[in-house]
Amino acid sequence: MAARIVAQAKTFGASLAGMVSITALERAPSYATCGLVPRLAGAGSLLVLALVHKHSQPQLDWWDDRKGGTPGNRRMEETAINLARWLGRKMRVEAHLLPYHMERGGVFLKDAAVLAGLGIIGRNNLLVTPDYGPRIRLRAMLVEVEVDPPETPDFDPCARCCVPCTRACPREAFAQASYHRPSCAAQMKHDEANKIRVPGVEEATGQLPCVPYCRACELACPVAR
Ligand code: B12
Repeated sequence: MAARIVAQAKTFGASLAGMVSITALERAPSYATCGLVPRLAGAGSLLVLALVHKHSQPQLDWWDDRKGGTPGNRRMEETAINLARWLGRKMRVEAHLLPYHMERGGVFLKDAAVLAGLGIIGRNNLLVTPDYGPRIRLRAMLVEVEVDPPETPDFDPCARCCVPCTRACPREAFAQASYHRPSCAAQMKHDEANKIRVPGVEEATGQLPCVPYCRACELACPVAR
């Protein structure tokens, strides 16, 4: 069942997809770090959707004031809507898209993606996948089916890498052993104060002021580049 759902997600536009049970998600490190539990009581699984955001298509990741935030995120929402319809019609399975933000009922997407077998957490603190490196964005759907744990990928790209990602940060957020969130957040604030207007992949996005957030630690990663 999981393999069929994952294959269908790809036909609806996902670059990668994977599934993980809610029970497994409860043990994810970010919940422990933040002292939270997933607000997803009961049975079922998460379907994690990933969309590649190539270096050559920066507009996919530009935040505007329209619903959905970015063109890339809107594409993933469309994939999720099509998939939920297909699951209901063909498989008689209930599914719905979860919110992006944690405070609105979302999940820690990187943790979910690792547990769904899509990749590992790299030295840049991002999900790094064998096919696209960290250059992907994520969303998750709640799907009313039970799944087995995925196979753990034999993938450890940072082990023998000179980690240019850690030196690329304009705020030196990786100067210490681990990622320093306040430094990164300061860069995001700077980006928000420097909106741009450029013709984009979507006509409406091109007309709106957009925030191109820093992606230095992401774009410096050599995996699958
Ligand atoms: C809040 C947030 C931010 C905040 C804070 C980030 C932070 N890491 O604390 C700010 C605004 C600073 C930010 C910055 C960025 N973000 Co952000 N952010 C989020 C958001 C909404 C929640 C993340 C969060 O709070 N995590 C909790 C903190 C405590 O955890 P953490 O620092 O991520 O570290 C945890 C993991 O590494 C995990 N972990 C470590 N090892 C292992 C091993 C295993 C087996 C597992 C399961 C987990 C695991 O445990 C750690 C905690 O203990 C998510 C979307 C979502 N709903 O998940 C996007 C998200 C994580 N961000 C994303 C991106 C792309 C970015 C930026 C590149 C900016 C941009 N252009 O969008 C930078 C990169 C920062 C970085 N290198 O980490 C992507 C990541 C995609 C990817 N390939 O990983 C996400 C998933 C959103 C998306 N659109 O897909 N972000």
